[in-house]
Amino acid sequence: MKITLNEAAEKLKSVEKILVTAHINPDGDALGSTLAMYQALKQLGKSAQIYIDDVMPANLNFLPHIEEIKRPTENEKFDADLILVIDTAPDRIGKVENLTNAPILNIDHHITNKNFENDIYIDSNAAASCEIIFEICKELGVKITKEIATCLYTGIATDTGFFNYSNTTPKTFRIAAELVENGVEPNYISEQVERRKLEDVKIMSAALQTMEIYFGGKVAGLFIDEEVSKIAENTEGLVDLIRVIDTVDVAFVLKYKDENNIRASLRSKSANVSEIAKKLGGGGHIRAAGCTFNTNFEDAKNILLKTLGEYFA
Ligand SMILES: [Mn+2]
Repeated sequence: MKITLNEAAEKLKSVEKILVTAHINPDGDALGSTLAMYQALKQLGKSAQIYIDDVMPANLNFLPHIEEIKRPTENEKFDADLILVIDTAPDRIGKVENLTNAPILNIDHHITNKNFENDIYIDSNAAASCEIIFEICKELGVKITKEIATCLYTGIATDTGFFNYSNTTPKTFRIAAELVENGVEPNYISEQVERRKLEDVKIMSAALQTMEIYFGGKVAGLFIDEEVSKIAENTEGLVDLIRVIDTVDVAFVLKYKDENNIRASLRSKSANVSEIAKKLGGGGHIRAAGCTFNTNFEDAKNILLKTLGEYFA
């Protein structure tokens, strides 16, 4: 059931032990929003623990308290009054869903989130879940410390491509300004987030070699197949390298994650890639979306291109 921001805040006030989680393959917004909420709950005297069923991306290990995030082990249980699922519907939290049967509170900004079985606060105009968490902190009377502000700013900066994407609103800047007033150093955060290992830059060069152009230049894709994926640990930001091509509307990266687990990330300048991703069982935002194929790499490539072809051919 959809609830208001105030009702979500009241729910959090009414419980003592909260399990906080976000989606697998966590990004700056997933980690920034869970870490900010975690600190906010502790400030309110609550007991809280973050669980995320994945490894942490190396370029985000500067986030305050990231080392306190746990990954669930097989058959592990966690006693909680509430699971707070942020930045995704509860179907992308991996093994975290087995930790407890506690009721779910869902907070998200993805327009494709159709989880109405649980209490959900959704604001699809928010550029990042971190914008919503900022507002909940205000509602809860939480003091925005420098550490909380750093987490929130990182989520907003990463989900907006450092205030470049079309989801950036006047409100985004107002919240960011207040976070800077609370101690955030934007240059430090951009240096940390954009930091790459030499290996990763070599991967960028290898990944760019796989580029293919389709539909008269309107679509560009990179193909991180099983072979390339062995060296390509971090594919963050690859899609932005080809999105800049002047003729390109849709840029995508197709990545081998596992056998029959092929992930596509799509970005666009004007096409609604959320619609395209939805056709393929995925979701996301109008200009940034993704989907997973439970097929081999070649089939995933063919299905994706066929679907893109319906828009561009
Ligand atoms: Mn997000």
